[in-house]
Amino acid sequence: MDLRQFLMCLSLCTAFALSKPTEKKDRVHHEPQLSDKVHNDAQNFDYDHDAFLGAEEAKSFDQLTPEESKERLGMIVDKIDADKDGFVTEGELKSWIKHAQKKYIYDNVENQWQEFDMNQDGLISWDEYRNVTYGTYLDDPDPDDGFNYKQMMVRDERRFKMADKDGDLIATKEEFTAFLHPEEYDYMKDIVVQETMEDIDKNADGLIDLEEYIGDMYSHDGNADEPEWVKTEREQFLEFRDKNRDGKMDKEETKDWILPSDYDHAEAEARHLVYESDQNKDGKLTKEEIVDKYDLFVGSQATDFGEALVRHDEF
Ligand SMILES: *[C@@H]1O[C@H](CO)[C@@H](O)[C@H](O)[C@H]1NC(C)=O
Ligand SMILES: [Ca+2]
Ligand SMILES: [Ca+2]
Repeated sequence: MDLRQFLMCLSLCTAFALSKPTEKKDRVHHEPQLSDKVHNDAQNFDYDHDAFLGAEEAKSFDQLTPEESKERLGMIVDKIDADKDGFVTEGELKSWIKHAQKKYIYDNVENQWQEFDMNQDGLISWDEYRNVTYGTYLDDPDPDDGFNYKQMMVRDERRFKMADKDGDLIATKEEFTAFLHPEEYDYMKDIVVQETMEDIDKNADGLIDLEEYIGDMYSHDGNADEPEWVKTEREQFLEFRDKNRDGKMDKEETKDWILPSDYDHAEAEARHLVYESDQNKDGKLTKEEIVDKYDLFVGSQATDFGEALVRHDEF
């Protein structure tokens, strides 16, 4: 076997391993972490930079001189101060952090936008979305590839209507983002729960029983013994998921399972940033207070000088 064959086998074997029936399917949506760096301000502010700017944007600051960093930070402060009263509150900071963390979602919507906005009016109507996504099906409503397009389209339309807050069947960018990434929006949580329940609820009685719950994450392969994690999941269902112990998960119980109310990292970080930079201790930040502590909020060549030296040594 030469190297190329070996690598091909390796990737095929990996793909096979990933799709083996004992692999657990995860339905739970957790809030992602603000940064993959360690939060230790005694060493550096890398975590804070990632939290405040998003990891991608944080990197771009590391190339700037301290003066350039401060200037860009000043412009950002104007954006964070949503009510334009000259002060940045903990709440405004928290909203900003949440927004910065979702940049990858906005990028993803941006990348798909042109494809659906046929008439290029900056809005995407349900007709546009349906024509682009289901055009081939609508032309030939009886394709033989075994896919239930009708069902998918009905489901998409229901979700589109839910995302479309003002009910004109035309999505703004924000509404279209909620359509594509419903788990990020509070007002879309019910439809996320509903869609998930429909997927799992095989006997369509509107509830998830133990076998449906297990069946969604594990398919029996012949007469093999159930893996240990499946037994654990059965216990989880009986002890924690089915809170009222009627043997089934209803809407509320399913919501608690797939959309747990996580610890709010953005709120904790906002509180931390205010605490560390609020010089006169009035509970809110002026632009001066923020720019004075610029190295806490954003990087620059100066703050990364030590790291740059280390990196240099490696090459
Ligand atoms: C969608 O397709 C139908 C049928 O081809 C057409 O009549 C309609 O104008 C299209 N709508 C949009 C918004 O492109
Ligand atoms: Ca609309
Ligand atoms: Ca059921």
